[in-house]
Order: sequence, then structure tokens, then C-alpha cells
Amino acid sequence: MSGLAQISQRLIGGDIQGVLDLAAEALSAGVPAQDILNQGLLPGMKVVGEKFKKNLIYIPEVVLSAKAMQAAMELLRPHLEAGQIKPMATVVIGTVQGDLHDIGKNLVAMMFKGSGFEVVDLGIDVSPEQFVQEAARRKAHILALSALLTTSMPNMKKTLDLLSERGLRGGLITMVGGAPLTQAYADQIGADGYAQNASLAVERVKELLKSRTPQSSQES
Ligand code: B1M
Repeated sequence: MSGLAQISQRLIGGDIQGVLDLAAEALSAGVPAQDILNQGLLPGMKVVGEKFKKNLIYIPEVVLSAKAMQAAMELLRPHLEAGQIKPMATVVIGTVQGDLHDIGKNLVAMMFKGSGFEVVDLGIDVSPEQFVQEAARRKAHILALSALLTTSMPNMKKTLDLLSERGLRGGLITMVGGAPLTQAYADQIGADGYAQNASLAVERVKELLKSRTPQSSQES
């Protein structure tokens, strides 16, 4: 079994130290952090999700795998975020109200940082009011919302509606994402952009920034 497949296996087994040791070993052997993430950690987490869905594993096991994933992401963070020069725009990001899932949101935040954005991470269970206040206070160019539960998705719409009510939609790019989301849902709630994963989220935002006038996006 390859080193990256072993990382997946340890992650599925919730072996935090095992995942950390193998990830550190891979890094020092020169394996790129992106490969450890994309070919080791993410496939492992996918299996965890599938097993959870089929009731083959339960919350305590999922928590251990999630902790192993988070610990490994901390180890990879400096490598994924490297190369930053001058912030190209400010992203305010968070997981919407009622939702405590943050692994995907943290990855999206890391990818933005690694691509030269300034990132303000509001954490989990963020209310529409908090999102709107912080986007205004930080003079954000991008508001990025993550949701993993079908029950928390409506809070994305509530956040976007509150932004409109406060007259803050112009000049602010709104991005949504998370496993249960689709482009159709993003269109339905009036988000500017949707992406299926963290790398695509950065690409989509770059496209949207390019399509806006310099005064309303790239310049603050
Ligand atoms: Co929860 N959970 N969970 N969970 N959990 C899911 C989401 C679920 C699909 C599992 C299942 O049934 N198969 C299911 C939701 C079902 C639904 O809504 N239809 C579920 C459930 C039901 C629950 C609870 C209700 C369980 C319970 O208590 N009975 C509960 C809810 C708590 C709450 O939030 N209020 C709960 C709790 C938990 C844990 C705490 C145990 C843990 C979270 C730990 C943590 O995040 N710190 C957990 C986990 C780990 C999962 C699964 C197994 C894995 C999620 C994950 O981290 N994936 C998940 C199953 C699954 O998703 N298949 C599941 C890895 C991560 C890298 O991917 O987050 O999808 P993801 O992020 C991706 C993309 O979605 C995208 O980019 C990322 C990668 O590149 N993306 C964006 C994410 N945000 C984006 C934003 C963007 C763009 C892209 O732009 C802004």
C-alpha cells in the first residue's frame, strides 16, 4: 500500500498520531502537501462519510477521523498557504448558523490564503447578522458561506437577503459551497458564485473579480 493510501486508512481508523506521523514522513520525503491532501486525507474523509451514511460507524468514530483530518491540515497549513505576497482581496468566511462542520470551510480558507487573499474566518454557527456586520466592518470583497447540512442551507439565503436589505450586495462577491449544495441552489438563492471544492472556489472568485470593474472589486 502506498504512503498516501496508508494515510487514508489511518484517517478512516481515527488514528490521529498515525495520520500525523505518516503525513510528516511524506512531507519530509518531498511529497507535495497538495498530494497528501488530495490523495491521502480527502479520499479517507470520503470513505468516513460513506460509512457514516450507512450506519457502519457512528459519531464518536467520525469525531476521531475529523480530529485526525484537522491535525493533519494544521501540519500542511504552512505549505498550503506558502507563496503569499500582497493580499489581492479580503474574504470573510464562515459556516452558516446551525452548522458546526468546519473541515471543508477551513480548507477553503487555507486555499484562499495560499492564493494571496486576506482571510477573516468567523468560524462555525455564524448568524446572518454576524456575517453582514463583519463583511461591512472588514470592507470585504468576498463573503464566503459554507454549509454541510440541508437544514442549515436556508441560512445562506437569510444571510444574502440581509445583505441586500442593508444595501451591501453591490461590490461584494458572494460565494457559497458545501457538500449538499449545487449550482442550481446557488442560483436560486442569488449567490454570485458556487464551487464544488476549495480549489475551484478560489478559481471562481478570481473569475468573478476579473469580471468586475477595478473600483468595485480589486481596489479597496
Ligand atoms: Co456531520 N453530517 N453531522 N459531522 N458529517 C454530514 C454532513 C452528513 C452528510 C453525514 C451523512 O449522513 N452521510 C450528514 C448531513 C445530512 C444532511 O444534511 N442531508 C451529517 C449529519 C446528519 C450530522 C449531524 C446532524 C449528526 C447528528 O448529530 N446526528 C451532526 C450535526 C451537527 C451540526 O452541525 N449542527 C453532525 C456532526 C458531525 C461531527 C461533529 C461528528 C463532524 C464534524 C466535525 C467538524 O467539521 N469539525 C461530522 C462530519 C466529519 C461529517 C462528514 C462525515 C464529513 C464532513 C467533512 O468534513 N468532509 C459528513 C459526510 C459527508 O460530507 N460526506 C457529515 C471533508 C471536507 C473536506 O469536505 O466539508 O464537504 P466538505 O468540504 C468540501 C466541499 O464541500 C467544498 O470544499 C471542501 C473540499 O474541497 N466546500 C466549499 C465546503 N465549503 C465550501 C464553501 C465554498 C466552496 C466550496 O465557497 C464559500
